[in-house]
Amino acid sequence: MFDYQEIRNALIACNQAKVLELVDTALKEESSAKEILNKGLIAGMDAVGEKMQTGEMFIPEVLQAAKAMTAALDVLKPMLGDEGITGQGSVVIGTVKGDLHDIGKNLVAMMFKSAGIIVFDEGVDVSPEIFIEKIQEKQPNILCLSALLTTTMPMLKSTIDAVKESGLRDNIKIMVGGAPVTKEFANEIGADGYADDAGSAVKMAKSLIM
Ligand code: B1M
Repeated sequence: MFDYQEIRNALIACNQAKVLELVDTALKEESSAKEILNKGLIAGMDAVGEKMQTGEMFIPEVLQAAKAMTAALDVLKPMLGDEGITGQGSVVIGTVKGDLHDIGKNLVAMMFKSAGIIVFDEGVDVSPEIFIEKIQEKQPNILCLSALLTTTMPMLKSTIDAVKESGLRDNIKIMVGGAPVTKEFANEIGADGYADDAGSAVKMAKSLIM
């Protein structure tokens, strides 16, 4: 039987060529795409997330691992059908109005995709009105809001308040993050979840989707 641990380890080592070689070998040995995804790739990215939280891996490595995961997903996608990568829920994500920082938000989005979550990324400087439009259009499980400036933190609250006023709040979870944001602030403004890095963001999103 194929040893999925090898794929997991190659992802942790950020070795894209090795990940792709192992995925190819696993397919030749008649592993299913879903098993490769769940036992190899998602298990590997879970470990990368944990290592990011404990400071054993840093942002450039996490980005490389996420790229390797994306390349492997491209190989598996035609074989997965809808079931394999749509079973984990979906999010609308964006950086709030007035804020142009997107490196952290992109990293969070990449980790979500690596975890099999469907991501609708609305970019930066996103107004509450646009977020509401996207919630109506995409009907995601979670609205994910990022803010990097102390001056745009109040926009997290304004966006949550606007979602409440639109009548959509009961149908969606809201998660917030970004360097100046704290768990206390997230609670204060009525968010359902907060994470301080991309690894914990995946865990939080999964727990909110369940
Ligand atoms: Co700006 N900037 N910046 N900047 N910038 C900061 C944030 C700042 C701390 C620098 C400083 O002064 N030391 C400061 C904010 C100070 C404050 O508010 N207290 C600052 C400032 C002041 C500004 C301008 C106002 C500067 C000016 O023009 N005078 C201006 C504002 C523009 C605007 O947004 N309207 C500005 C502009 C810029 C650039 C455009 C030049 C560039 C952004 C490029 C881009 O993003 N495409 C930039 C950058 C790069 C930074 C720093 C250097 C790096 C930010 C970053 O990407 N970090 C930053 C200083 C610093 O942090 N050292 C700074 C890496 C990234 C991976 O981390 O984004 O924290 P982070 O994301 C993490 C977590 O926070 C979390 O997970 C991510 C991964 O682990 N996370 C989430 C993020 N979103 C999440 C969402 C979640 C969950 C977790 O759930 C939904």
